[in-house]
Amino acid sequence: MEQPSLRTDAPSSSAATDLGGGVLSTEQLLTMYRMMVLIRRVEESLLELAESGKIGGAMHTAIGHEGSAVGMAAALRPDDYLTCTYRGHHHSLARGMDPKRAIAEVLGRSDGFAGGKGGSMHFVDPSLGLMGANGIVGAQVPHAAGMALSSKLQNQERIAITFFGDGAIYQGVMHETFNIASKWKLPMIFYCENNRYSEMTPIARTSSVSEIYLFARAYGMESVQIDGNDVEEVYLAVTRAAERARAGEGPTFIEGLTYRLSGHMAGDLETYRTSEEIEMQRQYEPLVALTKRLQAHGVADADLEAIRAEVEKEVEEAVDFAQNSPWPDKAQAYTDVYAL
Ligand SMILES: Cc1ncc(C[n+]2csc(CCOP(=O)(O)OP(=O)(O)O)c2C)c(N)n1
Ligand SMILES: [Mg+2]
Repeated sequence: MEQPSLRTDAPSSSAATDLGGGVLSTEQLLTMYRMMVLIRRVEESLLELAESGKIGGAMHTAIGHEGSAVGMAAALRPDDYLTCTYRGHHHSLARGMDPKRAIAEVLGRSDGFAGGKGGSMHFVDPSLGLMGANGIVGAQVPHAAGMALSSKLQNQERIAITFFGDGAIYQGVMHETFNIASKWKLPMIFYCENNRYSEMTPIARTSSVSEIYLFARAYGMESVQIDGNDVEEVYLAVTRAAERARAGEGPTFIEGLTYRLSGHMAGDLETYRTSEEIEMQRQYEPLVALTKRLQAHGVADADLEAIRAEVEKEVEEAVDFAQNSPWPDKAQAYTDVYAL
């Protein structure tokens, strides 16, 4: 059997664009740190709940992807549109979703933001600009183009960002969307979270092109490859892409290199990669990278510890809230259901 030549290099490859950095204040970085720790603890708690059989259906966590979500949320306006994949807890929390209602939703409880009917794969909250996660690989991408088109036609300043994985890039609908978004100069951002795997398959086994940002260039689109584990670099890339979109200069494609430290989904047996590979990637993960930056800003470890303790308490309370939330009323089974 052909041996995949798996890329295990550091997140910043030789093609990565150096966007500078050092633009965010210590206070801004601390706010980002808090959010990244919150996302991490919510997802770790969800994995524990899944292990004890309390979560029905598939659940995909984004442990190791927090940099892209938090950098994006800091760079965009609260009413900008966002669509994402089934791996979307981190984007939703970063955009301000209440962790209590997020966990309740994953547990299928009535206090979930969708009354417990959407679950982990269908995070949505239009009041946060969060227009829907999607279980169909690539499907959320043309949706975001439609939102960007509506904004353009109504002369609004709202832009759309859509997140997808490296495995989605070969879907036909992606290329149709790249083409028309570029041609019509739609105010949108394509953000590829390249974690090097599509489910259990390494990228090197499915394509001879590993530099994903190059695909967008074929459609005449501005595109960059960045270290997606560096929250400040994500912030800068999304800020610049948003400025271009709002100025009528069209879409930008961002390939953020990252790594999924958790399994593809809860219960993943992880037979397709070694523990050495995962351990090696831990030194580049977003929280480690941001901790180093905060230390360089002179922040004491005790201050970071205090943030972690505060978040720990918040997440414990959120888990209790969710577990005590009532199950949905059976009589409401068909309410808000549009298709069966
Ligand atoms: C159209 C479609 N084909 C196949 C699947 C099964 N599937 C679910 S997740 C996934 C992998 C996608 O990988 P990637 O886009 O890299 O995202 P990641 O899971 O790594 O975040 C596949 C193939 C699906 N959900 N939809
Ligand atoms: Mg992937």
